[in-house]
Amino acid sequence: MKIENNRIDELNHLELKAHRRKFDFVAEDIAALEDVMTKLAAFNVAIPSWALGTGGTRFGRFSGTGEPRSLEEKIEDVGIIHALNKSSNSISLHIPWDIPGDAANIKALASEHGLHFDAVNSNTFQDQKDQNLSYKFGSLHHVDKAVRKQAVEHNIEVIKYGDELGSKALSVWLADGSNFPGQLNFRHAFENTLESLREIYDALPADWKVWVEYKPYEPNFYSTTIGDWGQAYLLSTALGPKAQTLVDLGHHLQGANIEQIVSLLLMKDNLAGFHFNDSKYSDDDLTVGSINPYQLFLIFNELVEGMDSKGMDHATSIGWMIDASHNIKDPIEDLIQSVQAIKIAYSQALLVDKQALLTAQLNNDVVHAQEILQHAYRTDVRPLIAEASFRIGGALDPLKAYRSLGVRENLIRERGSRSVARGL
Ligand code: AOS
Ligand code: ZN
Ligand code: ZN
Repeated sequence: MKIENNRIDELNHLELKAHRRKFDFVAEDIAALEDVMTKLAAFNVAIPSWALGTGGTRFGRFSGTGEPRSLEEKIEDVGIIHALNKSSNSISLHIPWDIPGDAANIKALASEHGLHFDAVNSNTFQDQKDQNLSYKFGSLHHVDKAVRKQAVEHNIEVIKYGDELGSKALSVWLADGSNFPGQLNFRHAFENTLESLREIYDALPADWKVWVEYKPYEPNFYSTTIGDWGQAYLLSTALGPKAQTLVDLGHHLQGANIEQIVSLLLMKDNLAGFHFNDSKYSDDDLTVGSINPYQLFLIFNELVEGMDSKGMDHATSIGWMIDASHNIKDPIEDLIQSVQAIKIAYSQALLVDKQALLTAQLNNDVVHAQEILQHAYRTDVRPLIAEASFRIGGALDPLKAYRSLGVRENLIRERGSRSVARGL
């Protein structure tokens, strides 16, 4: 299904009067209003193909209904999200879950929905049916050169798929690690990983990047070979300028100061981008902003300050992507909530009075510094987001519109109630 613009228009008109009142109220106090609106309109967050189906845990999976059965239907789902929020103009594929049959057709279908292809993701954390060697003891770090070679070749194949679709980055997340002390020689594992990544790096097209993602534990519970940002930073800087570190918000031990990590990676031109999600314990992959929206705001505050200091374009110089799992919610609703939460944190960060903050810092005025941040954080920016979306043809309230238009009911009618998405 495709959402027609006039349906969104109709719904917007029902909300317009109330929206105007709220917008005028908040807009009055924002000096750089048009700048904020332009930045919000340009801002997009990529949707991962694996988030469009219901996720599960090792204890079970409770299927949703009307899930996308094919890559084409996943593209259709992202098209729906983008039609509603005008902020999700790309999709991130996962190989082999989303092997495009005919790249030209897939590309054309995506552009019909106003979409392009974000980073492509390789998968050496599972064994596939037709695979010779197992990844049970790792892939790029494996003690056996033949396994490493197989994993390298898979990554190079993923680059080829991505290249045909117009992607510009390969995202590598490795499950490689160890479960017990003594299992692994850390130094050898690291050196093998670097050697394998070098071979992948050498196969990157000129205008491509490789994004190195870190994670402290799971599926391995004693060590992970790319376990934290230091390890990802060592690898990516050893590789060269086309390699950078990818920050998945759930991939930190509890209490980690993610905003500080982000600030320093950005300072070193090593921040590839994000996998946004939220968590209470670790890699919970919950809806962005559902547990700790203040942390998300603090991260965006560092991003805006750091990017402005380098004259970087907010919308395009970093990879913005969601990486979440939806066990009990309608995935499309969850993704709409996630994008809204990201835009809320981003706009609050845009409202921070940077000059005043700097002055407070230079004067060690701790109280005032906190007040400046919290003043921005406590501003209800939702009308700004609604207005930015409205101005470019999106819905004032994308989630409400999704429900009013009966999108899921339509998808169930088209796909059946028992359709199951591939992948996680
Ligand atoms: C795994 O924990 C990582 O977050 C990956 O980025 C991602 O979820 C995976 O590559 C999906 O296939
Ligand atoms: Zn991730
Ligand atoms: Zn993860």
